[in-house]
Amino acid sequence: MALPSGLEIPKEALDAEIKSFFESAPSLKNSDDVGQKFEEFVKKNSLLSGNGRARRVVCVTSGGTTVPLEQRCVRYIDNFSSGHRGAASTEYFLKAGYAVIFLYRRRTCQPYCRSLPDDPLLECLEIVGDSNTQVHQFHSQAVRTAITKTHAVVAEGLLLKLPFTTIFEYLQMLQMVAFTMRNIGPHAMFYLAAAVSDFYVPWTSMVEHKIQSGSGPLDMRLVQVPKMLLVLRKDWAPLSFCISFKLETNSKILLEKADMALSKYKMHMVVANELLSQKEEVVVVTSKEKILVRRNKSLGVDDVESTLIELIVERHSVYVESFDL
Ligand code: 9Z3
Repeated sequence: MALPSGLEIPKEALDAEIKSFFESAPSLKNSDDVGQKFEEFVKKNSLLSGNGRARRVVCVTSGGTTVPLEQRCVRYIDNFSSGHRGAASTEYFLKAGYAVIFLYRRRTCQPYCRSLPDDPLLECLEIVGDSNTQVHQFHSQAVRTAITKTHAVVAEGLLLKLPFTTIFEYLQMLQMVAFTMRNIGPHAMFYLAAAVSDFYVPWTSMVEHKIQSGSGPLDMRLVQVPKMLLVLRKDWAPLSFCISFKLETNSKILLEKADMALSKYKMHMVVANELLSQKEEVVVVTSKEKILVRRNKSLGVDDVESTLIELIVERHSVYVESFDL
């Protein structure tokens, strides 16, 4: 049922929509295994470390979700996102001492791999002699950094990477992470940079086999994906610090939409970005201020994420300390 704009969906109706989304979604492969990984990771990092403080844990979501059109999926609708924002942000969170659960869309940008070329295997490696391969001199530093840094943080138990493709996988995993992260209260953070589908075909009304062409235009009804941000904040992990992203192509409505997301979903911060300028600047919207964060080459950092994560870490600290009082 379509509601006139501005009217809230009643809580019971939203709860029912969410329940039906999860009940009808195809179940996550290896869900027991995935759940165990989340639990072990959060538990290990929440134990007091050498400085007598529990490590903070952030769940970074990255990349776009797909909406399958057929159960045996040949075609799907996709969302724009290279995963660069999530990958870069993960590096800065790790640098700031956080443990990171990196929920990413398969085959999108990975932490510490931003300087690698598009096809690392073919572009970084060269054949020497009959049976040996070696890293091309030009890429050797980038390859070394990617391998050593990734292996180090994974081995230390500071980075857990898990992939998703569809909206069904993404939301099921997000819910599992949230149920686990609720145990660490305000030390948990959600940094939701993934580009999440707004509309989908419910699994139960989706055709099983490949849609056939030849019978004229395709008529298909997509329903709205239930908004999970509010339940994440209110029910799944109520004490966690939550940051969502708002992406628009029309800069005139961007801040208004970000303000709306902040109040409607009770986010602590909304990062507003416009498609064409998102690599140059973002605006961080909180209930009290709007902070412009720009990429500043003169500071020797070539991305927006460095300053953005510094700001977020600082605000999260204030939030955590407000619970220690
Ligand atoms: C973003 O806005 C991200 O910053 C980008 C990053 C997807 C633009 P890249 O991955 O790009 O570096 O290529 N993510 C959130 C987009 C989104 O779907 N937001 C929803 C909305 O705008 C709210 S959850 O309605």
